[in-house]
Amino acid sequence: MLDQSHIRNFVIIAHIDHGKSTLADRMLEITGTVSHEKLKPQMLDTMELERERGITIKLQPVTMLYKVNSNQLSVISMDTDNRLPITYTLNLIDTPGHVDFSYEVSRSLAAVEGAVLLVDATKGIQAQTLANLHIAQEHHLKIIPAINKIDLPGARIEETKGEIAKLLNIDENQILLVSAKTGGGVENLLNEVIRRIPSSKGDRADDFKALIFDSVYDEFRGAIAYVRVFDGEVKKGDKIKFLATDNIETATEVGSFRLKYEPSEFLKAGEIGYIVTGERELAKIKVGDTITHESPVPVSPISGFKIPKSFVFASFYVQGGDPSLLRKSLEKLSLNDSSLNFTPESSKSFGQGFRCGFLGLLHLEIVKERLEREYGLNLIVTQPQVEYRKTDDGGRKTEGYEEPWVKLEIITPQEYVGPVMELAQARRAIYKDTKYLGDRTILEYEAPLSEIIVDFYDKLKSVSSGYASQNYEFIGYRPGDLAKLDVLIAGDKVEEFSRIVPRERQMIEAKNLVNKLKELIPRQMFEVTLQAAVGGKILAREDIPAMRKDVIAKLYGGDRTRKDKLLKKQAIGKKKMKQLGKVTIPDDVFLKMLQR
Ligand SMILES: Nc1nc2c(ncn2[C@@H]2O[C@H](COP(=O)(O)OP(=O)(O)OP(=O)(O)O)[C@@H](O)[C@H]2O)c(=O)[nH]1
Ligand SMILES: [Mg+2]
Repeated sequence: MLDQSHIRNFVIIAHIDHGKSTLADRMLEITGTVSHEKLKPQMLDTMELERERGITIKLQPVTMLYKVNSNQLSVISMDTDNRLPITYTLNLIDTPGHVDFSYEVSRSLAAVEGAVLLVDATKGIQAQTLANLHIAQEHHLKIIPAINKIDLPGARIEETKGEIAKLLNIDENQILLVSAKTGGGVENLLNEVIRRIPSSKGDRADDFKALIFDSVYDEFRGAIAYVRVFDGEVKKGDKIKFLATDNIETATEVGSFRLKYEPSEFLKAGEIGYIVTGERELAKIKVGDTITHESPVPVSPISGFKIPKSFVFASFYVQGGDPSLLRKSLEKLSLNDSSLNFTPESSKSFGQGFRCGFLGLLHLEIVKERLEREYGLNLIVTQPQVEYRKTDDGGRKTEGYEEPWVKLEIITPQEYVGPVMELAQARRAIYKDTKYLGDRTILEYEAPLSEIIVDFYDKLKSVSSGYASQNYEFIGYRPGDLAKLDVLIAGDKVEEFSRIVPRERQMIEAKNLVNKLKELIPRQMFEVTLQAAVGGKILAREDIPAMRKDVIAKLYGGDRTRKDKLLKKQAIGKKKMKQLGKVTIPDDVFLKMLQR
């Protein structure tokens, strides 16, 4: 039976691409969890989308058994016989680095006692290094700093050491050096995980209590809860209770993550594993909730997670389909993505749909892709926007808006400070402060969220040769000098295209909008007028000329196979089109409109 003193629960946290999943590969290999032959790069990135894009989207737990001689660990367990190897259970959670998936990180941190803070030696400390470190510190986790990619010629090991030592206020000799690519230093890192991270907390004699840090929906078995057991134990067949909903279910299976679900007899305090709950009413399962045994005595829940704040909103509609299918799919997906929220909405053009809230544009894109791939939906997604509020004008009829503001933190090497500041100023950002971390500069601003949500990060990367990075957090709503820009297509106002813009840029925005629409909407059988207006006043206009007759004529006559091919092409093309009043538009027009 697993001795609690031989369990270590930890996460790897870092800025995006600093090598977390690759480091996890080496750990899987060294501990013999996967054989060298079976190991694929970034093995824990199991989702198709993760593999395609080369980024981690979901947190991923894995249990590794690691046999070590205690003399290898030097200072610990002086009282045990040094010659006997001890098998440690290492419960690792790999986390994403992209800011849009930071909710995955914060939930992982609530399930563990320690964190490996990984820093890419060629990039140094970046914005999510800081952001994730702060959350880890809030959870009072033991931090093990490690510098990765030391095999690369561009590695700035000494400078990075200096930055980390300053940041954590520690001695440089506490910082480990690894190469997740070659495996150098990784065995030592594992030993340090055992040495430095406290063994897992929890009282096995107490009543059963576990925190749900993630969940998935299984078509055959219902909801599966990913849990960290804090007290007591649970076994197959136990009646379990979800505290938030008072719902009682049977644990039809419990077990651990061994790159697959591996059933076991018990899950005990200190362990990380899964419980098959059999629950099919998905609203009854809540990530962040506490599971206990059925008990007449009231139990206080484990402090859960802050509900994340959605930054961007867009509406989803199904193309020629059943909106109840979309609802079911959103419910199932949100079990596995608890940062997604949605409320029903209806639109004149698209019918019944859902207004969905996301942590960022990448999050939106991933949710759309997952709904289409995992649930076979064909979606229409409207213009993503931040959430504006109408100003309370005490009944007077002036139209005013408030917009969300964020505290923006940009980390950049000194030599790019000039261009970075120029960029920030062009986006209505208000300069607040400058701080230094080694030879990095941290610039602090307050900025309207709408200005940085779309392409600010790309621009930031391009003015800093890829070195600057950003993080932001919501600080509140502020009134802005904003106007609603309406779009009229063939004379009809199309609400889905309207947007709020700063009044000082309304002219430029109006022109851009109609130009972009002209590019994206294909020619129709008749001439189509595109107009952009504020308060009924037309600011810009473009016309899409009618399709030429001879182009249509070409579709008829000619050789048979060619015609079939054309018709096939058309049919495929058609699936991706949407009738909007008199005009036919491509489905992805809203997302494309975003690219400036
Ligand atoms: N040369 C070298 N390349 C590395 C090393 N570690 C990771 N890489 C490469 O860096 C890239 C990113 O690695 P990942 O392991 O996916 O990084 P990550 O931190 O998991 O990324 P996210 O999960 O998306 O935040 C990949 O191309 C890796 O092959 C290393 O030690 N040396
Ligand atoms: Mg990764």
